[in-house]
Amino acid sequence: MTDRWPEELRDREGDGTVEGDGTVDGDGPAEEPDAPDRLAAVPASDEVVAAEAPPQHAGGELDIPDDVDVMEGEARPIRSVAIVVSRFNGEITSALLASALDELDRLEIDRGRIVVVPVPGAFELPLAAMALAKTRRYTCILALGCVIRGETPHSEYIASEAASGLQLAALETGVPVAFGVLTTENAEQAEARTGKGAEAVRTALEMADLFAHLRRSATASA
Ligand code: INI
Repeated sequence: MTDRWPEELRDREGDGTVEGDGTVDGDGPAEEPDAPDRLAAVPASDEVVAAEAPPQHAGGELDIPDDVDVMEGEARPIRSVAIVVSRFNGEITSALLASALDELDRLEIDRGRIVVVPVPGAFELPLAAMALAKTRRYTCILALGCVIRGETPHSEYIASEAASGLQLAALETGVPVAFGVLTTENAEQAEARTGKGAEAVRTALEMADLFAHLRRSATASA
C-alpha cells in the first residue's frame, strides 16, 4: 500500500480537517514496510503515554478469578486519532463531535494529533474509516453518525450497513474503530445521547491500549 495521503483526503484548509469526494485509495493489504503482519496495525508501546485514570466507560463489572492473568486496556493518550463524522443530522453529529473532542482534550491529546473527516451520511462512514485505517497513520478511528428511524426501511439499511461496514474496517485492518453512531426513533432520543462521542473516544483508546499490551506480550514471548 501507499504511505501517502490520497489526493482527495488532503487537508486542503490546513486546519486539521480533510474532506473527500468519495474517491479514495483503499486498495491493497494493510501493511507497513517494517511490520509485515496485521499486528502492524497495533499501536507501538511508545504510542501510549501515561495519563490520569479515566472514568469507567462501559457499564458492568466483571468478576474475574484472581488465579488467571488479565490483559486489559485503558483509555490513555495515543499518537493519532481520526474522527470520521457524517454531515447528515448535522446538529446531532456536531454535538457528538464536540463530546468526542472534549474527551480527547480531557485526556490531553493535542489537537494536532486529531484529524476530522466529514462525510455525507452514516452510509459513507465505513468507506472513509477503512481508507483511513489503511493509511496506518491513525492509532484508532472514531465513527460518529446519527440514524433516525423514518417511515421507510431506508434508515434500517443505513444503520445496519454502517455497523457492519465499520466492524469490517476494524477487522480487516486491525485498527480499532469505535462505533459512535446513534440509532434512534426520533431526534429527542438522539439529542439525549450525544455523550456517546466521549464514550466512543474511551472505547477506541481502551482498544488501542489493549493492542499495545498484546503487542508487547507477543514480542516478549517471541
Ligand atoms: N444518513 C444518516 O447519517 N442518517 C440518516 O438517518 C439517514 N436517513 O435516514 O436517510 C441518512 N441517509 C443518507 C445516507 O447515509 C447516505 O448518505 C445516502 O444514502 C447516500 O449514500
